[in-house]
Amino acid sequence: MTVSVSVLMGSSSDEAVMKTAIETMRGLGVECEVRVLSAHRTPDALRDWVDQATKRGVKVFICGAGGAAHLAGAVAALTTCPVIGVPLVAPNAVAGGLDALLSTVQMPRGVPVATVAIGEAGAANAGILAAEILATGNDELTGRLRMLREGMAAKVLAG
Ligand code: RP5
Repeated sequence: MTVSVSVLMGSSSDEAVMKTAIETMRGLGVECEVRVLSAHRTPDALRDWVDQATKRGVKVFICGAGGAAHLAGAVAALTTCPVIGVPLVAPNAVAGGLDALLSTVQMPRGVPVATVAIGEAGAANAGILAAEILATGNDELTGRLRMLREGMAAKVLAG
């Protein structure tokens, strides 16, 4: 199966939360690749990765980072593929991750990052959003997404 989503995170310390995005996509049958790369610590390797990933056929990037969370923005600057940003709570986080949220969401006009909620719920939603982007014109994936929604509704209604 072709890998359609590249999941990037700024540090291996982000893995525990970002694995939720990966597991969510696996549950929906969406193949992804995972890599630790930092906008600040490994800028050249990040540029190479984005160039190569696009050539391999990756369609969506998910980027998780905490603190001065510039990873998603840096990736968005390098590609016209959709970029989903997951703000994370770094060990030295300000206001429970508000630092990462603002660093990720406040992109300049013309270079968007689709920013989800802080932390694990955001990581799960990033996986779902990536699947929704890929489901455009893919009835099978759309069906799996519908089933996910129906499962959630059934849980709520079962009390
Ligand atoms: C960010 O700084 C990373 O995304 C991580 O959330 C945070 C802390 O990274 P480490 O110092 O643990 O590598 O760039």
